Amino acid sequence: MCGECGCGEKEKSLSLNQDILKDNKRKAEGLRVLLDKNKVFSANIMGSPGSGKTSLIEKTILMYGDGKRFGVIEGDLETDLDHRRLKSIGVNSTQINTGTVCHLDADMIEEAVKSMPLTEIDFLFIENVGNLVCPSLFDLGTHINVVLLSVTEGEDKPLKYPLIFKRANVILLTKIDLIPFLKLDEEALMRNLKRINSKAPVIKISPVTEEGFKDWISLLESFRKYPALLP
Ligand SMILES: Nc1nc2c(ncn2[C@@H]2O[C@H](COP(=O)(O)OP(=O)(O)OP(=O)(O)O)[C@@H](O)[C@H]2O)c(=O)[nH]1
Ligand SMILES: [Mg+2]
Repeated sequence: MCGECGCGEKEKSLSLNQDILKDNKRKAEGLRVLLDKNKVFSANIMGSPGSGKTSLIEKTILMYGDGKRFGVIEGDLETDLDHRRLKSIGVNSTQINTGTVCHLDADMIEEAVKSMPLTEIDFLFIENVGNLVCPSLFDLGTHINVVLLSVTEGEDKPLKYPLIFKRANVILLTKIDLIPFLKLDEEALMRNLKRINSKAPVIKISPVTEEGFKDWISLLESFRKYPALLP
C-alpha cells in the first residue's frame, strides 16, 4: 500500500505525509528550474490504468512535426512494456519501475533526468502510474498536469476522484471513437468535469481516428510559448 497517500495510521501518518509532500514540493521546484534552464517544457500525464496515456504520447510525438525533440519518462509498477513500445518508434524514453508505489514522485524524476540529454529535448512527457488518486498529490516539477479520462470509465469519475481533475491544466477525454458503442451520458460527463474544474480546457481525442490531436497539439504549443495562458 502507498504510505504517502493517507491510507495508513491516521494522525502519525498525516504529519509524516505533510513532511513528505513538503519535501517533494521543494524538489519539484528545483526540477522546474532545471527544466526551464534547459528550455524543456514538461507534462505530467495522469489517468486510470489503460485510459490511453501511452497511446496519447505515441500519437502526439508522431503527429507533432516541426522538428521538435521529445523525451519520455515512463512510470510503471512492474514492466517496461510502454518504454519498449516508445523505443520501438525511436523515442528517447527512460523507465522508472515503482514496485509497490502507486505514483511517481519528484525524487524519482530527479534521478531519471540525470541520464537524459536535457539540452536535446524540447518536450518531456512523464507517464505517471495508472491511478486516479495518489499521482495527484505529488508535484513532479512539470509545467502542466494533463489528466486523461476515457469514455469507458463512466460519467461519474470526476465526482468520485475530484482531486486529480481539480489539479489538471488540461483534461483529455479519450477513446471518443467508442462513444457510439457505449451507454454514456456525455452531457453529464462534461457537466461533472466542469463542476470539478471549470477552468481546464477539455479536449475530446482519439489516437485511433486522430480526432482532437490538432487542438491538443496547438494547446500544448501555446502553453509552451505563453505560460501565462495556463489555467
Ligand atoms: N478504441 C480506442 N482504443 C484506444 C484509444 N486509446 C487507447 N486505446 C487502447 O486502449 C488500450 C490501453 O491504452 P494505453 O495507451 O496502453 O493505456 P495506458 O493509459 O498507457 O495504460 P497503462 O500504462 O497500463 O496505465 C490499448 O489497447 C490501446 O490501443 C482510443 O482512443 N480508442
Ligand atoms: Mg501506458
